[in-house]
Amino acid sequence: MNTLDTYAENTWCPGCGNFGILNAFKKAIVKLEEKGINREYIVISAGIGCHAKIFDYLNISGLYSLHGRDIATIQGMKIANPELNVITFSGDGNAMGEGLAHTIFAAKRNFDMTLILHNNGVYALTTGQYTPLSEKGWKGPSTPKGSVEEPLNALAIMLEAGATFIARGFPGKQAHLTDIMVKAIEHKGFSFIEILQPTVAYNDTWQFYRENTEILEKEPKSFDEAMKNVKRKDKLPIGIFYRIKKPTFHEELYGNWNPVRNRISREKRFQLLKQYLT
Ligand SMILES: Cc1ncc(C[n+]2csc(CCOP(=O)(O)OP(=O)(O)O)c2C)c(N)n1
Ligand code: SF4
Ligand SMILES: [Mg+2]
Repeated sequence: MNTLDTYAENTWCPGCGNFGILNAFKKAIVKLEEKGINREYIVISAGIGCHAKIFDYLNISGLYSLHGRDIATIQGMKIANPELNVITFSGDGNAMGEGLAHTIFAAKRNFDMTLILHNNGVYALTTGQYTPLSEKGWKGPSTPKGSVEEPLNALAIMLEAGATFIARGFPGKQAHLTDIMVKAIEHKGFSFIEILQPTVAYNDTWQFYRENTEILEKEPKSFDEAMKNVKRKDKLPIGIFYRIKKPTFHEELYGNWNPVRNRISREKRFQLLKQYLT
């Protein structure tokens, strides 16, 4: 048994795109370990939804959070121990609906974390309501005549908000997705991967994505070029759209301060507090 596996029974529908995300992520962890990143320093979180079950299927430390609150939870973990590589798995409802403010602010402050967005265009676990990313006209149990709203473009929002690494992947292209995950996790700053995730139960997009995705030939060189590419509709480009170096929230606020290594004793804390109390 691969030590990344757990005892949990997998309850995803056969054919779900989440399997491909899980497999690519396991391969990415192995590659990161080969590059010297210790698994004990990789920590994960997840929201609530079908996507979040990935937490149960990975033998990696972390905290299974609330719907939309995984993005805040994972930041708390990194603030407590800046040496961790923190990653969260979010659904499209999770990160672009309930948790949208957390997602925008994590990008804005260039928090050193990775957000993996399982974009299946639906609230899947709660049986098929439309999300902020559902296509206009998409029919589901809560929108039997089709959604009347235009979808948000997650990557365009993240670019505008200040994310310093933006990518899109597809579970049908495993090696490509694994490579993106490795690079996103290695990136210092806020990295965001939108994964085009077919859900066979509500939005079976396997065929559509196989026919309409196209690996980016070259990484765009500017913000404007990246924006143009993430908005493309003729083909859906996959790959890394944007990658820049910028100080992270942690560096700006705490410098080299590390609460784990620079821990002060209880007595010392009391002494310091006394100064202010007397
Ligand atoms: C604050 C809050 N609102 C709503 C719910 C109910 N809820 C649980 S899972 C879910 C749908 C999840 O959709 P998404 O985030 O897209 O994940 P998916 O199931 O599609 O992977 C909802 C609405 C909740 N648990 N908490
Ligand atoms: S409902 Fe959709 S997202 Fe959930 S496990 Fe089934 S196929 Fe996957
Ligand atoms: Mg969803």
